[in-house]
Amino acid sequence: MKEDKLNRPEWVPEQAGESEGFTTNVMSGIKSRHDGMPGGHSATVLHRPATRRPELSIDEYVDGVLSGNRAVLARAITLVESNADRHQDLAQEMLTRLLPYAGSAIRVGITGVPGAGKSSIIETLGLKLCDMGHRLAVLAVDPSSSVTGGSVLGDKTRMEMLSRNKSAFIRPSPSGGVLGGVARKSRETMIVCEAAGFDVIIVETVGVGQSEITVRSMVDMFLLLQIAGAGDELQGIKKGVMERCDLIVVNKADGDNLLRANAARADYERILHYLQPSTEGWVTKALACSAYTGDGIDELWATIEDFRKNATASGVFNRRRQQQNLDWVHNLVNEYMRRTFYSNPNVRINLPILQNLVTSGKLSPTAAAKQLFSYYEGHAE
Ligand SMILES: Nc1nc2c(ncn2[C@@H]2O[C@H](COP(=O)(O)OP(=O)(O)OP(=O)(O)O)[C@@H](O)[C@H]2O)c(=O)[nH]1
Ligand SMILES: [Mg+2]
Repeated sequence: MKEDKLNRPEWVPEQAGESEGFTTNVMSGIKSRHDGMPGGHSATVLHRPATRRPELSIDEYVDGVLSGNRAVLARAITLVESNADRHQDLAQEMLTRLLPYAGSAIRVGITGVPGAGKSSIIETLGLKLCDMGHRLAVLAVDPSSSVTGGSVLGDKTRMEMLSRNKSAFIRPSPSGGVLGGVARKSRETMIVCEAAGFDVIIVETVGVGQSEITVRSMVDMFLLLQIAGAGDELQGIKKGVMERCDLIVVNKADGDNLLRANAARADYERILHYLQPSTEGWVTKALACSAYTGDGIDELWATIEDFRKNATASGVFNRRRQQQNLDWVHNLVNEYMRRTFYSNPNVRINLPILQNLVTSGKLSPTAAAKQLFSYYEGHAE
């Protein structure tokens, strides 16, 4: 095809000559960018892969976090969340150096069915705390993101007003991996945030399966957020969850819902009398509040402070943290052992064969497990 044909638009003025008078007939050698400025071609300017930021040194990470530099803090957390071996080594080195500066925050977990108002409560309470001079970090542990790749907490973790506040730092759930992996990252993120000077850490999680137990194992105080009127089954009012929390908060105690919320609060208070408290020496109670009106939020914070004072005085606070750290070690060992076991080539080859023998009834599960271990240890046929 001739060049001027290429440059000719579909519609042309009738009196137009073959190739004159068209802006489309551009001198060769001049290219434009998408914004009309002469210069590099858009294909080379816009689609070039982003240049990598230079990696920070361990000193830069540590100094940046300790001086409260938010950009470095965010990068330090990204480092902690990375699954790359190289990053994990660097992250562990950083954490070891940050650890002496962490640990002085109060760590609060909050659970409840989707839509109970966890994020709204965190925002209302959080804004109050910022006004009082506290610095608050909010983390999310969302097991759904590891199961489905999606997120239950999703966009709703936004907390828009709070996220604009300089004294607050909000970090959504790390994506990918199993709940154990998500939890490990959240624990380590917590340490980084504390070293950066955040004195209140709130971990939001949905009341789904194992996530409550996981979050309980990483916080000092655990809140269960409820709403009046939702079926008990829906809200997971199982003895287990109630015995795991230190405070029940009935949210949405406002407008038409006020009376029902107060009645629900009284019901919970009654039930709690019959249950084992989660923290030795602390009587679990129920409060009503509203993230909308702010009613009951002062009382909520006063109760959290009260809990800390009590548990610290009785020694329960430190004992729990020590135990949590030990449990964490054992969890990591278990996780490591499992991975090592199943990635062993002998195990990988023989596992499907043994599985077949078990499902066809030719081998007992116990014998199969024993045999797998022999393969792992390398002394079976
Ligand atoms: N009336 C009333 N509505 C509220 C209150 N708090 C939250 N809501 C509403 O309840 C809905 C859910 O609130 P969220 O804060 O997103 O609830 P959540 O528990 O964080 O939800 P997930 O993150 O999805 O688990 C939103 O539409 C809120 O506007 C409250 O105190 N009163
Ligand atoms: Mg939420």
